[in-house]
Amino acid sequence: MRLDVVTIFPEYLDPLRHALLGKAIEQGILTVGVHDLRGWATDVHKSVDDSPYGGGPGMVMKPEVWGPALDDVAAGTTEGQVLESSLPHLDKPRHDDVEGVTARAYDAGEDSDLPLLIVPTPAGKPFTQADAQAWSNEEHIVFACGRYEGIDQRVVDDAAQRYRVREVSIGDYVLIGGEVAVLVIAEAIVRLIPGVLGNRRSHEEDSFSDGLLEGPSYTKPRVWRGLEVPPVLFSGNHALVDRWRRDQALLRTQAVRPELLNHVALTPQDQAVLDSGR
Ligand code: 6GU
Repeated sequence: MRLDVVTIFPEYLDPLRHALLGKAIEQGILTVGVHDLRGWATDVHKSVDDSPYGGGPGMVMKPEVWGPALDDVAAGTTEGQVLESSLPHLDKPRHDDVEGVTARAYDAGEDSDLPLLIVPTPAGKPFTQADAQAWSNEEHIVFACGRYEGIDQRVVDDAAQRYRVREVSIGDYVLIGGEVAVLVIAEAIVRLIPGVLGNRRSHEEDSFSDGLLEGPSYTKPRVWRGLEVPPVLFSGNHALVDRWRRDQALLRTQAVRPELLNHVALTPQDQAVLDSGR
C-alpha cells in the first residue's frame, strides 16, 4: 500500500514511521510519502489560504494551490518525502506471529482503478472499523489535510475526477487540522493489512469487530494489591472462558455504549445476561 499525505505541517506526520507502521515500511508492505502543500504555492509568500467569500472568521485554503497538488500526487509525478522506518529490527519475531496462520485480506468493499482520497473534516461521515477494513485493501490512499476553516469545496468536488473521494470525521469534536486524524485513520487501516499484525484473530476479536466493546483482560500475578483475577480464567474450560468474555463484552457495551447493542445479533442467553445487568 502507498499512502500520500498533503499537509502544511509535514513534521506532524513523523509518527507514521514508528512502531507498527515503521515495521510495515521496513517489510516493504507500506510506503508513505509526505508532501508540503507550500511546494505548490505560487506567490512569493507561499500563501495557501485566503479570506472566505461571504465573510466570517478564519481562512479558507486556496483551490489554485490544492488543485495542482492533488493532480500531481494522483499522477504519481511527485514522490514527496518518503518516510523511513524508525525501527530496523526485522530479525526479531513478533509475539503475535502465529505459525500456520496465513495472512488473509478483508473483502474489498468496492472496485476501481482510481486512488482513494480521504479528506479529514469534522463535517465528514464518521470513520468506522468497517471503513478501516475496506480500505486495508487499497493500493493507493491520499490524505488531504486541511487547516483553518477548511479547503475550498470546489477542490473536493473537482478531485472526484481523479479519485474516489471520502470526507470523514474521527469524532464529534474539533481538531485544529486534519493531520492528527490522518495518524488515527492510517493506523486503523495499516494494522489490518495482511502481514502487519501477526495474525487475523488478533483483530477479529477487537472491540467493534463483532459490534461489541471488548471486556477486561488480565495477566500475572493472580493477586495484585489485593485484587484477584476472575477465577473462571484459570478453569481451563475454553467454552466457559469464551462465554464469560462475551458476557463481559455485553455488559461493558450496555454500560458505556448501549446504542451499539441495536446492531448486534443477540441470542436468548445474551439477552438474559443483559437483563441481569440492569
Ligand atoms: Cl477528521 N478533522 C478535523 N480537523 N477535526 C476533526 C476531525 C477531522 N474529526 C473530528 N474533528
